[in-house]
Amino acid sequence: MIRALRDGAAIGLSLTAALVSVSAAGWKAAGLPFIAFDLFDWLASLLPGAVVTFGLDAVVSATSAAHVSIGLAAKTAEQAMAIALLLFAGAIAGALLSAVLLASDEPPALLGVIVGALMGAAAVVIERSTMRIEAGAFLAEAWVCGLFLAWGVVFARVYERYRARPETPSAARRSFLLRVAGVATATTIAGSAAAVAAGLRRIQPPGALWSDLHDLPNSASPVQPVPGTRSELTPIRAHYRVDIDTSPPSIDETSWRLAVDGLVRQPFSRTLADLRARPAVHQFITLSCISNPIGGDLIGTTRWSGVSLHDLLPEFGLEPRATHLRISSRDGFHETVALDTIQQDRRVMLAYAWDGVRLSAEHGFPIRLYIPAVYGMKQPKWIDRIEAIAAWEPGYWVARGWDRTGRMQATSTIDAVRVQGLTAAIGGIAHAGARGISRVEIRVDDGPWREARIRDPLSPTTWVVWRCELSMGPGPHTLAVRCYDAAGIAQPDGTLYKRRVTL
Ligand SMILES: Nc1nc2c(c(=O)[nH]1)N[C@H]1C(S)=C(S)[C@@H](COP(=O)(O)O)O[C@H]1N2
Ligand SMILES: [Mo]
Repeated sequence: MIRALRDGAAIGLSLTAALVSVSAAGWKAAGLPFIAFDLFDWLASLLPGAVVTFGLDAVVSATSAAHVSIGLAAKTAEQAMAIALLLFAGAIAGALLSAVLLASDEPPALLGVIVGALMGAAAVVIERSTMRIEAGAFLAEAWVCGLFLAWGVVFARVYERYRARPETPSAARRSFLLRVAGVATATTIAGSAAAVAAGLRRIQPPGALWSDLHDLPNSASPVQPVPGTRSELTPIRAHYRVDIDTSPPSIDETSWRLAVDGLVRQPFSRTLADLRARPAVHQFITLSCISNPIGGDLIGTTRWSGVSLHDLLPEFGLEPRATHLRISSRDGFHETVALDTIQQDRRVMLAYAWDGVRLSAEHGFPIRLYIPAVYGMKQPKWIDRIEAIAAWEPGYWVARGWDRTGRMQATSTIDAVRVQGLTAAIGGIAHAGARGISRVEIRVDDGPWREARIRDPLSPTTWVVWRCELSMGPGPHTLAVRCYDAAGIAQPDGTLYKRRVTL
């Protein structure tokens, strides 16, 4: 009995590995739902926010200690966890199913179909509830259900043949199991290869990048970055990614609509083409995650294009009672924005492009919100609904205990130190939300603070690149950087970035 359970688990695990990779191939090649990530997101959505926050913080600190790109490593860790969890569930399901088959007189083939269909139906319900499958997307539903059905059917067949020789010595049984594992492994490798090949073709949305065709507006600035300073305009492929999704919602432009309802005279909707046909606003923007550790790379600067929400408002036909907009996303994320903020600040916008090309699936296609001065936690991607409401409401992360205002704090980092003899050229970035930076200072060991030169920023809301040349004695030193916002308020002492150098 124990051996039957163990062998059932092994068969279940092998078949689940094959299922995961075939599902991945369908996802990458045809945009079909990827079961492993979607089930994981669904599970995560059932957990209390504190657990999710704890997980995020743990991954951020683990990866920043290892000096790898935090955003990328965090997503990769999460994705690996999602796949491992499904494999584990597959092994358990295999053990349970083999126990049922062992105890039941029904033909295994029938039980396999029933169990496979049940699992498939459950997966479809979950995919729908997390909006991973749009209503009426029959192909996607058939694919998800079919994969599980195939799992059940193949399991039953394999099991039948396995049980047909109860008297065979264990060596023969082992070689049979090895054959099953071999076929499953071949399927896994083929599916994964297809997924990787398809994935490589879709990394960047088509079209020429704005930055490949234009000089930056500050290219004439006399202050040049110290080589090794992070790119002033973050390449969109390298931009950090943080969201509650293991894989981004895939949204079809033809069926997508921005729905506007709530306290409006008449609910209406807009297509992406409608929004793109309006006068465009282009802004250089620095986006940062509130979880960015000191010196981290959960911060990036690029050129956003979209429509000013201020300019759209007159079409809403707002009722006088309306005070806020509740902006919500396909993945269940949402944020509330005061109408006052929108009326006073034309920079608040619905963006549809980054660096001249449409937003990628990871970064919010088709539209995302920009609000100056606040962290990314307040700026939904994948928006599909705007509801006018009569009172403030906490946004997704605020409801889970995160900072209520999400106002960006002043931050500065040393990115590059170029030593030549006993002088060092030191360079980096500084940012204080939409307030701008008035001064950057460097300190060597316990010496006086010395002023760095600041390069003209790309816009009043982006980070600044700074540089500073300092002489110091031979041996090890500790460098520190601090910045001041435009009002002259210094970055708090506890948040300073420090770096050791040896001359
Ligand atoms: N729909 C949605 N929007 C979202 C999030 C999310 O999980 N879902 N995460 C937010 C957070 S915490 C950040 S820091 C930014 C990151 O944007 P990026 O991934 O394009 O860098 O997206 C914000 N918008
Ligand atoms: Mo974030």
